[in-house]
Amino acid sequence: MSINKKKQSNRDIKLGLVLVLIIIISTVVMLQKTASLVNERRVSKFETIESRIEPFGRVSIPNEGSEIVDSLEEEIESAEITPEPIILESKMVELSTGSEHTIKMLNVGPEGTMVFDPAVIKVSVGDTIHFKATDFAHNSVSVPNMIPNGATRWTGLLNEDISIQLDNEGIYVFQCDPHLMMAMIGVIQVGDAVNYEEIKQTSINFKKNFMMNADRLDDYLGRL
Ligand SMILES: [Cu+2]
Repeated sequence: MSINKKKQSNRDIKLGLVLVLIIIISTVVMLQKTASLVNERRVSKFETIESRIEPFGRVSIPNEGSEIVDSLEEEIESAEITPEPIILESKMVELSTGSEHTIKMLNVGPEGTMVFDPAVIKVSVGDTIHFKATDFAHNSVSVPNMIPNGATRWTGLLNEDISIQLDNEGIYVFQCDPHLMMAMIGVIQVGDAVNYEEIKQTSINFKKNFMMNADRLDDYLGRL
């Protein structure tokens, strides 16, 4: 081995040692840093939990939190226990104000498909109802034998807006011809429901026309 080569290998060994030293130092530094990060996190984690549970955590310490417990108990005792009133959604229909009212013919309304909207209305004697053919392929026709005695029948054409004046007191039931099977019907009460029993009686047979929504008429009459 020449002198030059020996020097070269000595330099290599030194270089290697330096590299190993650098690796060891950086590893130690990294480990320390990680440890301190973990520590910091732990501390902050504990702090957060502690602050979150403080009101309860303090109560659970014997003797120390008794004041808080007492005040809490007093608060609970003094709180008036008033039960929430149960509000049943009433579908009973109120008298509509004004002398003109609009009933829309709809494919889809608030109460289902193929409906008059409103389906049930209470008005005063002499008021006018405007049937609006809002959606396509509907009409308004009074149901035979389901209007007050002496009242004028009406027959709207398909897609026809029709206005009728109601001069006779009592209940009027009307239908949409194409959708009678789906119980597309409506109820108007003018003044008092003087013919309620007759309507109820007639409805037994009339309901046989419904293939869907069979309970609609009873539902509607129940809101008067
Ligand atoms: Cu219809």
